Amino acid sequence: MPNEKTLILVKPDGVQRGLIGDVIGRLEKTGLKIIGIKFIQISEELAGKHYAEHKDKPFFSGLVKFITSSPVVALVLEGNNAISITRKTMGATNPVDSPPGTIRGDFAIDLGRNIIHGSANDDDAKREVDLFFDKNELCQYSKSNDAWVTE
Ligand code: D4T
Repeated sequence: MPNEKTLILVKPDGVQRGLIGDVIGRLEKTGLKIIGIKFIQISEELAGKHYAEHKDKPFFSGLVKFITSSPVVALVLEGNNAISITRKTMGATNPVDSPPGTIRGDFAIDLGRNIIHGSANDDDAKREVDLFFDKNELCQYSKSNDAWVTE
């Protein structure tokens, strides 16, 4: 879809392991544009809303404990097909299934410590961007290389 937005989190393990720069660098190099970024401590309430679809799963409480265990970096990326481009760059949810060259394939070995979150589809992206960012925290701007990234 043209000019999509997606919500990315560098999760607590990515922050603690000093991978913020590597993760954001890889996403930035795709050509997608960062239009929002912040370093935050996720509350239990926000974690519950973000992972609402998993609330009946056996791993839910561990997931909330993990995502609230340390600050995260939240980003909004924008560009054509931003959701599928970032999901491809991230690799599969389980690092075991993520090929080398992907973020999870290169930096992770465990499903419960998989470094990064990225919105899964357009509905999730809209909900998650609204959950983590106020409208006035997102910047619409041009970059001098826009025409070299998108035809
Ligand atoms: P996130 O949301 O972290 O980007 O992951 P995905 O979108 O790729 O995958 P998901 O929603 O299915 O899972 C959310 C989160 O839960 C962890 N998890 C998942 C877990 O600890 N045990 C499990 O069995 C599953 C399926 C990993 C990612």
